[in-house]
Amino acid sequence: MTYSDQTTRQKIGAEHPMRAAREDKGGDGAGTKSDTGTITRTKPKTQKPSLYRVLLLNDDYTPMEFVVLVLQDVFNKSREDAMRIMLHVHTKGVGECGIYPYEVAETKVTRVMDTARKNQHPLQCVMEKQ
Ligand code: TYC
Repeated sequence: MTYSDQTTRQKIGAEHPMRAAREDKGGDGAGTKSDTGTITRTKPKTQKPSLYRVLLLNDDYTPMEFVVLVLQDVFNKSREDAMRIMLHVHTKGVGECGIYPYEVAETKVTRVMDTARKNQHPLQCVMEKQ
């Protein structure tokens, strides 16, 4: 079969199984340009990142004032909120410092662990997927 024998539908590729599958999808705001096969998005699609809770763990040795300073410095808490969170961790054993996208959470955990180690405190900070 020569190129000119092809039907218009075949030329635009409407019967190509992959293309048909793509065109059938729809519903997510994604559009198709059937002449080139290029898929263009018609509706802007913002994707929300997975969030992680950053938690402080209690221990018997880290000074309360050190924990309050860490909460103010690393988690941008007010003195009052930092005190409240520290006392929550002190009494309950664990407490939330904030909820962030993965890389932000990871950086905060690292900052807490680094500053605790430098100051020879056993303070532990972890993150968990929300
Ligand atoms: N329990 C510690 C003390 O009595 C204070 C403390 C609070 C330690 C919170 C860690 O994440 C922590 N000095």
